[in-house]
Amino acid sequence: RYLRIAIFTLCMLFSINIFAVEGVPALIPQPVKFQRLPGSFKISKTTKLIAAPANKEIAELFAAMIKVPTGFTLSHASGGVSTIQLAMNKAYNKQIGEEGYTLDVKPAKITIQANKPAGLFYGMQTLMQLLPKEIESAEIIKNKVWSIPCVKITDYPRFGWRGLMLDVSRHYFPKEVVKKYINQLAKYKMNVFHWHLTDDQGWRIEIKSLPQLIEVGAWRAPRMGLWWKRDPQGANEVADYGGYYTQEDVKEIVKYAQQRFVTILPEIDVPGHSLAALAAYPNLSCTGGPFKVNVGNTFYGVDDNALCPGNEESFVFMEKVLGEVAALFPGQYIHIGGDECFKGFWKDCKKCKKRMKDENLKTPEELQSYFIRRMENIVKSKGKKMMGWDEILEGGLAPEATVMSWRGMKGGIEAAKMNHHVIMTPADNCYLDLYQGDPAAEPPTYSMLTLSSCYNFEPIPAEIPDPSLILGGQGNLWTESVPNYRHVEYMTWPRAFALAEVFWSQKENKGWDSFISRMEHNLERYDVANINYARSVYDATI
Ligand code: TNX
Repeated sequence: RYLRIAIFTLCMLFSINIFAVEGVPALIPQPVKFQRLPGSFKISKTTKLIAAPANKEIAELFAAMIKVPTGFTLSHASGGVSTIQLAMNKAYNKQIGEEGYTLDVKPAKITIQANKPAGLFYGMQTLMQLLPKEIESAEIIKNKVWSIPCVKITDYPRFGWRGLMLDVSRHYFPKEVVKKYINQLAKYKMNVFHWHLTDDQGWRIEIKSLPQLIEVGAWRAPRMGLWWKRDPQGANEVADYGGYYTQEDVKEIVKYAQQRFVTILPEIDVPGHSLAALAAYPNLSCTGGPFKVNVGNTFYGVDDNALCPGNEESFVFMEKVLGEVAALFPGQYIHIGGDECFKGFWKDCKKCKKRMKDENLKTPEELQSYFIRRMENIVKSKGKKMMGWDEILEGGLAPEATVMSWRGMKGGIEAAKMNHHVIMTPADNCYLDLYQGDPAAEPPTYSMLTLSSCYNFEPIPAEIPDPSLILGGQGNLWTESVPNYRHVEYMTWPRAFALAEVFWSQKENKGWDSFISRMEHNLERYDVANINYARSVYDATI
């Protein structure tokens, strides 16, 4: 009996030793298959990093991240006692597909293998998360043992579209922080950055053939503090507010995103949400203007003026805009908005009436549908596919449109039933601009999106005949009430951790308690990295 007790105690000590010393890795998103093995790998200044020339960029990204806090310059020479190797599979491994990877951490050797470079990149991100949190430090940390627990991981995503949207119109965020945002979403294996570039409150992308768009459309008059007055940065402004991205900036950001396997989805929001464009080119409206870029003194909503679908010049304008946008962004899709368009002016507009008669259109919705179909033709002529918010279903869906379903899932379901591709981003699960904690204590916004509503999001509704039509999902950060980048981070994290796991992890591998504990570890990493986040998610009813 004593022997049994002694063996039991030894076993306990041994297991405590394995798990307590190095901790159970807190990966987000949860990988498909994960096995913890005894022992650990230690990164030191003699560790070698080996990658084929084709994967040099990924290796360099890893080496650069490691170098900051460790001070180590990993050498590329082969041999040595501790090696990290990035290797492409010789034969295609069907199980892990285009973005999956296997990661083997043994005491003297780490191997990441994948079919495609994207998989190596995600394996590398997992490896980063296995390192101690101090790896996120922007300063050198001396005398730290940089150990990685031995593991065997097989991992691949559930969805191919794992998006995060940032609205840079309501508030403008400089190029450097846009990059920071992209870097951060890629760390959690998201692969689409939806860039909401235009709205009533500002046009943010340079279009060379239409110079007024940034000269006029990117700037608005000072705002007098109203609903955001609890925010010290939201006090009365003293100067015009605005900003834009030059085409050189855009190219730089696109390249930065590509290096992180992130595709950028540019959005040009028409025919509604286009007051900034109309301030620059008032002839494109039904009423003629003049207009001023919306100052945003009211909380949210859409301006009543929209691009005139009766006016042929609106299409000439969009041909120019979409032509330049298509040339700048390598992704397959362009998002043309289509949401919340007020159609009241269309009823009395002579050109609109003529258009309706000529095209035999019965309702304003059909007129909008006519407009969107012409957008699709332009987008296609530039070699791209068109995406739009679910309002593009009204009056008849353009033949090949992909629908982004935001007013719940029903638009997405309807589109999928018509055999169209869908991105699910219902406000009730994915709108990061909403309250996440006790509204009385939070910076002002409206409505509520708890962490658990993000985590419990299921992008594939039961009634969809072909689930493969649901490409994936997306979190959206609208910024009417988000005046600076610290606040962007606050609204995004930790809720985007939950969404990242919804989009990447297998349904059966999800678990709320496990997620919360892994989230806590990742928030500690954010403390080290000086990235802002909301602890107030715990104050909400979850
Ligand atoms: C609706 S979602 C909008 C945005 C607002 C958002 C606020 C969508 C396509 N349109 O213009 O910013 O609500 O939550």
